Amino acid sequence: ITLRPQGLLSVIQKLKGSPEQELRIVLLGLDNAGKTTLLKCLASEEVSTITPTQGFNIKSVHSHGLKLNVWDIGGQRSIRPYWRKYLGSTALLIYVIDSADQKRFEETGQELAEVTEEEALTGVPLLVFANKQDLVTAAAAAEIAEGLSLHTYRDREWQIQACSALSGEGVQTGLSCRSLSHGQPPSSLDSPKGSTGP
Ligand SMILES: Nc1nc2c(ncn2[C@@H]2O[C@H](COP(=O)(O)OP(=O)(O)OP(=O)(O)O)[C@@H](O)[C@H]2O)c(=O)[nH]1
Ligand SMILES: [Mg+2]
Repeated sequence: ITLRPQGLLSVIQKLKGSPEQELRIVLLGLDNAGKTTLLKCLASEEVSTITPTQGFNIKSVHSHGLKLNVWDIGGQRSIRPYWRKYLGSTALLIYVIDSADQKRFEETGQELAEVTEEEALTGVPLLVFANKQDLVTAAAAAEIAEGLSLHTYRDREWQIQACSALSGEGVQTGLSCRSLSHGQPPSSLDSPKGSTGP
């Protein structure tokens, strides 16, 4: 009988009586992308009165039998240099994009490319939320994936999900997929705008 590492881990955890596994998730993205709105949406909180984040917010969300400690870091240009201080022990990187902010697609792509180069994020799965799909000017997730050259991210699992943090549509779908499971191969892009967005 061969025991797979995951099986072994779960046995050890049961022996320790550990009730719930904790995972650290970091939310990054440009200012105004919708990170704090997404955080509040995940915590089932009111999303109507949100102001730009000067530092960071943390919330613990219970989901899929896991305790998710979600860190939402401010995305204003002056704060971005501090992103790297928050990357340790990250189980999942969620990168949020304002799908209607076409003018800044290049900028957000550069920031993503830069931060994923950080050693602390080596091999950490990436979930990109193509947010604000409720806006008529929103670009499709497939278009954004192409703009970000996500297909060149080969050293980690990644996934893009169309969503609206405002309405909540697509948010749970994004979290329930591969991003929270372990050991599955990345799949090709299969969620163009409309199939999972509003
Ligand atoms: N239409 C629409 N607006 C959204 C959505 N998500 C967020 N917004 C709005 O976008 C604005 C910025 O949202 P925030 O959640 O503050 O953005 P952020 O990424 O946390 O910004 P920083 O804290 O500056 O980094 C707010 O006015 C939100 O109401 C969405 O899905 N659809
Ligand atoms: Mg914020």
